[in-house]
Amino acid sequence: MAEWRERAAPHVRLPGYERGAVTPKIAHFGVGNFFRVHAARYLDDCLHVPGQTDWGIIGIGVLDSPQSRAKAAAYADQDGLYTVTEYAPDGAATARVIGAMIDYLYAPDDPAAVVDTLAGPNIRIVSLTLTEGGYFQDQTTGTFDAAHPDIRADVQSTAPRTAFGMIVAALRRRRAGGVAPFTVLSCDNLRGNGDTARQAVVGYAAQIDPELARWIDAELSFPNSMVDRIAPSVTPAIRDRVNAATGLPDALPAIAETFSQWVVQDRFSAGRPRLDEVGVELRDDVALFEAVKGRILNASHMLLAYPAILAGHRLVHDAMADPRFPLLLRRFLQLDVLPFVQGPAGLALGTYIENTLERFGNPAVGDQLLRIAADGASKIPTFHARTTELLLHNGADPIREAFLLAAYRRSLRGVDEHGQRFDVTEPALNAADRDLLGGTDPLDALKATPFAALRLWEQPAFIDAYLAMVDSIDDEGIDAALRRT
Ligand code: CS2
Repeated sequence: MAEWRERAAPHVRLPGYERGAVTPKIAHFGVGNFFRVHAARYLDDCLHVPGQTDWGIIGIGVLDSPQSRAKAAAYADQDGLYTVTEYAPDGAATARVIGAMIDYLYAPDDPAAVVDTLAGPNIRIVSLTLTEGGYFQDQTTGTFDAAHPDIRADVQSTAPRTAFGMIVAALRRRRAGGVAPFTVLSCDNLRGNGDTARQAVVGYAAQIDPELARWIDAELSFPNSMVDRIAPSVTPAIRDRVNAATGLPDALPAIAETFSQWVVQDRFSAGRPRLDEVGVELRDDVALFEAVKGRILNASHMLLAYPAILAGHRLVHDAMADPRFPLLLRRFLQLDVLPFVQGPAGLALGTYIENTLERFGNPAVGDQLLRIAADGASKIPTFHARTTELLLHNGADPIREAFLLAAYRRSLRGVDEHGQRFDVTEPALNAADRDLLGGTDPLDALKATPFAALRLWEQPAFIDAYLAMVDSIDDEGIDAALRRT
């Protein structure tokens, strides 16, 4: 810290609390960019509130990959510190150093140390950002997928490697030792993220000890939450630019828009920091916020990303400066979402939509379409299934949802309309799904696991629209297809 204090440019805000006096009552799985600019930033704000020094964070990495290992080494090197630079729509940037993460454990090197930590009475909250696909949810039934190879391996092992395996091992020890359980707080973009986390933790525990599973279900709280802040990927060029401005040698700087929102149910069985004093909204009607955010913001991101990439764009704000795309999103939001979504009392959805589109257009944020396109197999159903269902149920035109699936399928070839290649990142697709999505019969794609639960092959209105869109994209190109939406 002393070195960073000396080197930081004068405009960089440094932690205004004594890091040495902070104790960690929070353990967090999945220290990615989003967590670092969102929950960790709120918690850093909390540490500035007098009397809140207990709520530091122990970060936990679970992915066994060279990149994750390098991240762990970087956090060790820089004592868990990192910078966050925030960009306002007018381009103004503010930078600060986040000091809330006071330790970082890399599970692949020492899973037992993680379980020991989680089993200790100090830990009161275990928070999660595991991504939409990280909860072992069976995409067809929506239930916990106990047959997943990672879960099967964990259940049989004495040193579990998944977040759920480690959490349950720790809870078992806490229960045996008479230590009260912690709260599990999901910070992922999921419908009912707390309920989904409960399903995964209880579902995992049921595999090893049904009595423990019942205890967890009865004793633990799993608040639902709605999380929102755009956090682009940090390329080496962004890292160098940010570090040149801050003066700091940060191997892992993070960037974000200025907008930030966190709505959480106030159900913390083992205490919580004073989140309400730092802008977090503690309310019970989280599901309404989450429906609005997922079906407006994240769904628009998905609908934008695939056709915009195929048309040659790579950055979100460039696509938003191309009038075809804001037009597509406005039509989708007005015709397909607004008539069928209920927001929380007092939230003007028209204003919410305009703010969202304005956020997408922020050139200073420079968000990447390929970041958004990644893991469509998990994210498209998460953010579009409900809208598609409601359109079909109400006999409304599913053309834009059909266009999304046709564009997604076409994007899996990894080459845009100009012949430029791009990376396709689809960790959730298995070989059979890849065959269905990449085969010659476009209808096969509807049977791939991510979309199967919708049974779209039984919906003539959807099939007609979808086949028309597949042909239009292939024969006439994205521009003509967009005009049909
Ligand atoms: C994005 C989200 O990953 C995605 O597809 O839609 O990361 C989005 O930027 C955040 O949810 C904004 O809160």
